[in-house]
Amino acid sequence: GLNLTDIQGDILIGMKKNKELFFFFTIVNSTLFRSQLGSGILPLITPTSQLLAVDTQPTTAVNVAFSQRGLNALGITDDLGDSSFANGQIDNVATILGDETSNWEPVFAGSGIHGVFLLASDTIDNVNATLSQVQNLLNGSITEVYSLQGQARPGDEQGHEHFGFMDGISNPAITGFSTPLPGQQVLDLGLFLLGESGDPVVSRPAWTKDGSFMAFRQLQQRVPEFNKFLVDNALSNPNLTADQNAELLGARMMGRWKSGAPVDLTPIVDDPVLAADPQRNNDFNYTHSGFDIDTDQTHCPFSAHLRKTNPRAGLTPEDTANHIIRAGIPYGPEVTDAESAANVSSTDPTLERGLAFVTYQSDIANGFAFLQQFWANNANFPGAKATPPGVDPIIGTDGLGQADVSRNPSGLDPNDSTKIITIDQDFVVSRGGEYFFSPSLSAIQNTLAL
Ligand code: N7H
Repeated sequence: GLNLTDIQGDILIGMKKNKELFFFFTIVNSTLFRSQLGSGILPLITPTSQLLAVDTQPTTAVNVAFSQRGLNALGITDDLGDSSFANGQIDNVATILGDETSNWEPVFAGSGIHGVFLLASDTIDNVNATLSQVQNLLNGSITEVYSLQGQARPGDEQGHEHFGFMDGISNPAITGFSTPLPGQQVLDLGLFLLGESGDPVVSRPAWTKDGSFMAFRQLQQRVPEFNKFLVDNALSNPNLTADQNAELLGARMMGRWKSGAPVDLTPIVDDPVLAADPQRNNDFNYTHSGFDIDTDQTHCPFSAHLRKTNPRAGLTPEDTANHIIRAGIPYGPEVTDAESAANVSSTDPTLERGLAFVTYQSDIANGFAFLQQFWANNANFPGAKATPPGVDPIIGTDGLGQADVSRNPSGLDPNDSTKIITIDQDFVVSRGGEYFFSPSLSAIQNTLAL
């Protein structure tokens, strides 16, 4: 069976804490780092098994992952079998991800990021205490290059990302690990863990087994602009108020209502009871009886973020190769009154907000990068439609790394699916990121540590 004591906890189930620090570091003394890694750091690393039950969860969960440059710094010369990882995220920047490099935090475009510690707890004080412990143990062998403090949103917004939508509902079920909820696709473990059944790469170094590639992205969200766009372009259902018509447009761009209820099941009005029911809130696949899935967008637009990034029965046969596990957390403060009054995001860097986006997969080009390039950024996906769907209205760009490309999704208006609503601005701005390898605990012990 699967050795859950050997797999870092964030990969299959996430850290399950409200504060999570991403601490990016450079290794300045490889020998010292490697000698401290096994004896000092390894006991702090939180495996999956510890996160499964509340009473075994540590006060602060710790995971660690390395970039290719980090492995190089440790003297590990093995080829992990993933060219996206080997070349780094900057190599994917324009043509594959459609980012504008000018929006990247310079640190992500540089060569200093060797690894990242993920430190998660209920309070920032706990996180900082564990960070000090890690730094003391590492005794000057690393230096900080960057950090991003993730935090769940306050009060009723907990679990919702900054646009207001409930997140973390649809993740895949995994053969040999999880029991599927209704509607949840069951996928091979090897799509997420190297060396397991279904890993598309057959020969990898043995020590990489049960590790996973992590794609990290700092995705800024322009919340006041998003809200203004919804109001300015509100739909015109005569049975709804102006606010509800604005809300409806947002739900159709997303594929879920803010509550989390899928628009495929409840297309015109929200249903918070459905949203909160795990037996039902993922139990849809865009088919309906007497309904032509290739032309009918009355339930869910082809371009909706949810449908773009997981077309479910919209592809025949259903896709089994291009899936990710999502484990991100919001970062940054709530929108201020001044920002909402002006309908503009502040340029004050301390007010930047967004998603510390984290995905796990065994093959980055089939996982995160595939979803972004071939689905989200592709105006003709899903194909063979009467009206081209347009790019993903939340995260799509034209794939050329150009500023403010206009995006022209059809299908957002349930009463006129040919109507195009032009989106002439980016609500999500990539501030960059990196690809990492999150090794098993035994790989840390036997291969990475000295
Ligand atoms: Fe997305 N959002 O709040 O708008 N995403 N996403 N995502 N996303 C999902 O069903 C969001 C991004 C996927 O299985 C939900 O759990 C935001 C990227 C996938 O049906 C919400 C950002 C990529 C799914 C958001 C962002 C993806 C998904 C619904 C950026 C990949 C599951 C909650 C700031 C390239 C699809 C849920 C399925 C769902 C949001 C980015 C992929 C609310 C704000 C870059 C695969």
